Amino acid sequence: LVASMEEVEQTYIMIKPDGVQRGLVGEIISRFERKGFKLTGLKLFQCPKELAEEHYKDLQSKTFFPKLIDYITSGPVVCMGWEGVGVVASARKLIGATNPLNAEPGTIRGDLAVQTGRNVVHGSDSPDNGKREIVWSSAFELLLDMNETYIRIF
Ligand code: RTP
Repeated sequence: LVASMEEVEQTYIMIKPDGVQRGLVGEIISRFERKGFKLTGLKLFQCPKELAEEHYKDLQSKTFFPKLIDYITSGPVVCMGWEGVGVVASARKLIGATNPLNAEPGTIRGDLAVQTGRNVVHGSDSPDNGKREIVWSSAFELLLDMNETYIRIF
């Protein structure tokens, strides 16, 4: 028995602004549902600049960082929690390589995207980051409810 292989994990999946603007929300959710994972949370959300900078803080030193922040804040994103055995690595496989031109056909990016800077979806890269990103996104929602500085999309 390999118990650790069967641990239920949580991951954070975010449909980026291009995915929402292109009408791909249903298509993307459907791929995770058909695979057999469980949707545990979902919201449409206009990401404020400071939150985008926090989410991508590991990439702060990259030359594309300002462009990435502009992109992620350019329209609403769909934030989701997904649960299941092995969901973190499996979701990354379903999403495909960061550069959509290198992503295998059959993956979300391989089928639906062309540019790295418009790669339609994000998925946590580890179980720890999955938990952290879900907690962080729901904590921010509570903060939003208390602070009307930010406009909710729904
Ligand atoms: P993600 O975090 O969105 O799931 O993407 P990832 O792990 O596949 O890729 P990562 O290296 O963490 O990069 C995060 C996002 O930054 C944008 N990016 N642009 N050279 C570029 O212009 C460039 N490189 C990365 C992409 O939107 C990427 O998903």
